[in-house]
Amino acid sequence: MYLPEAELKIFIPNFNPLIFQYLNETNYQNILVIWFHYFQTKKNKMKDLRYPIGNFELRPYDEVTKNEWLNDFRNLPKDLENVVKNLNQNQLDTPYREGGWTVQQVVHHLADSHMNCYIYFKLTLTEDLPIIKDYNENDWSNTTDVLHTPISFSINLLYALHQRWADLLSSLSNDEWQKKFFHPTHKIEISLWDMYTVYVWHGKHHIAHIKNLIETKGW
Ligand code: NI
Repeated sequence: MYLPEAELKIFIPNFNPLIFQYLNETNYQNILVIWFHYFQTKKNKMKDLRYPIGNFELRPYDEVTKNEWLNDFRNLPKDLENVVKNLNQNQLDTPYREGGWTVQQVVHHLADSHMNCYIYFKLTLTEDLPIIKDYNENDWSNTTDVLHTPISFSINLLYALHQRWADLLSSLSNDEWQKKFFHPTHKIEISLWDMYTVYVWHGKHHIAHIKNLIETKGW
């Protein structure tokens, strides 16, 4: 049976192994289209250095995940320190990908970004649906402190921040996890649980940038 073009378009943008159930029903040309797309998608994903661990995925609240992530959250500063500890200043000034931030900028960005997010958590816990303040992360990543202050200061800052943040998170009740703030740029309400999901991912995401660079350069 010929698979209509409209139907092909629906499942081609997100390749799914379930596609195999269609293979017997479709003609040879469609099989070629599907395989070509599958390998292109795979190749593009491998090449997308901006998202080495993929994008974050929201998931419903559950205790086991929460505790597992709390462990990751507490370990983020140590993991970051370990990955950069043998890099010299020349290496720290190397972009993690062409046109991307340098390792130095990535490290300071983690401190900038996580400080802001910690404030979002505190506001949300102490106010009713606060409107948070967004900021331009690219501009923040080009100020003097980011370009010239040694990264050890941001790593130390992250040690202190994540200790307080993880202590705070481990004390939250189920209701508190569902408290929300309003994001003025995206114009949506975001729960603390969803923001936590994003930030657990965010730390690992940037550490993976640095790991990739070290691997690619053979440092
Ligand atoms: Ni980031």
